[in-house]
Amino acid sequence: SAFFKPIHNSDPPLHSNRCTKVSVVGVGNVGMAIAQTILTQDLADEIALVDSKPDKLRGEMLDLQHAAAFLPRTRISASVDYSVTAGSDLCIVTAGARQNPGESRLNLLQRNVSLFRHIIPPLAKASPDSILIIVSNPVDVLTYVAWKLSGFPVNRVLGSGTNLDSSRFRFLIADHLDVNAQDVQAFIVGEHGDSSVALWSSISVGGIPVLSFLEKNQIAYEKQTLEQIHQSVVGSAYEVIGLKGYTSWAIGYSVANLARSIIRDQRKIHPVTVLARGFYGVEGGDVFLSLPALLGRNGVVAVTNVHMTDEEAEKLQKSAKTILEMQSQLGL
Ligand code: 6V0
Repeated sequence: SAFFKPIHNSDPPLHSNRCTKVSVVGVGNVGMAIAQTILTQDLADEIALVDSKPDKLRGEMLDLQHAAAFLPRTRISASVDYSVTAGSDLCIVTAGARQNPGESRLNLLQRNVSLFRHIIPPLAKASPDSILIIVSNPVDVLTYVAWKLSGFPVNRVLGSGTNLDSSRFRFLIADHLDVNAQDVQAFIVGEHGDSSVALWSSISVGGIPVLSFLEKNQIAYEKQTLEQIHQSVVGSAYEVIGLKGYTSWAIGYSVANLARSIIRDQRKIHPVTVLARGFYGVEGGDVFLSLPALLGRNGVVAVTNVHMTDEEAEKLQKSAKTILEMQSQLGL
């Protein structure tokens, strides 16, 4: 432009076309919390937004663009057409129908599967090399649905799963012990929500395994207290939804954290929804649920061999059975 004059004998301007692009489908509370966290954490050069409501979509895009003076330079685009997502490195799906009063979970699931039939194929076509993160609920079954509909290899389809439950768990343990939640290692695995499994034996704080420390030092602890902490985790989504109508900030940070591990090849371990067949005695079909997984530029690099008691593995197998039953009714 006439605004700038090149310095003498300079090379022609470099236009690097290698940028990191992230697409978010569904600009509701959850999609926007994820988009804005990714934006403020400078994880992408381009963010593309898709929704079926054009006015809401344009409003959200403009509102984010108007913050440009305070943010890292990021191109923000939006359209109801999936061509806007072309060439994404990472696609995050948060679109979903909400449960109607009195509606069964299976019915809600069937409605969301119909939505996914309109979302996943064009998304996968526009970005055939991307990694998909599914957030919409029920996240475990919908991750399976997205895997089927995308035709992607299994390492490139994951669900946000119990990453959020685990972060709630770490917060509650940290709060209980009055330490920093980042120093608490603790995993919740299995189905996201009601039947999730807390792995007590693997909890450590600052490298100290908590349960064996308590046992060795003959410090009495109440199994009940531990169970209560897990129950608060299970209840926390209901509690937040009951109070403010939806959840957004924690899921926003939790998914941005997954995005960072993938985009920046951090090879960090996160409990996320992956194909669980063959792990910890989960058999019977292609079932997706959360296990501690190593995430990198390729998506799911591996599943970690965390210690599980027989009781914990049994709970996991039970959730797998329930999820498989739901899947079998989908006709996919
Ligand atoms: P919301 O605020 O109703 O947003 C949903 C958005 O999806 C709306 O903007 C819709 O217009 C849009 N949408 C609907 N159909 C389509 C379509 N066919 N194509 C494109 N966009 C469409 O819901 P909210 O943002 O609160 O929640 C979104 C989903 O995330 C729900 O399924 C939640 O249950 C789920 N969550 C999952 C969590 C997890 O840990 N996995 C956590 C929180 C919420």
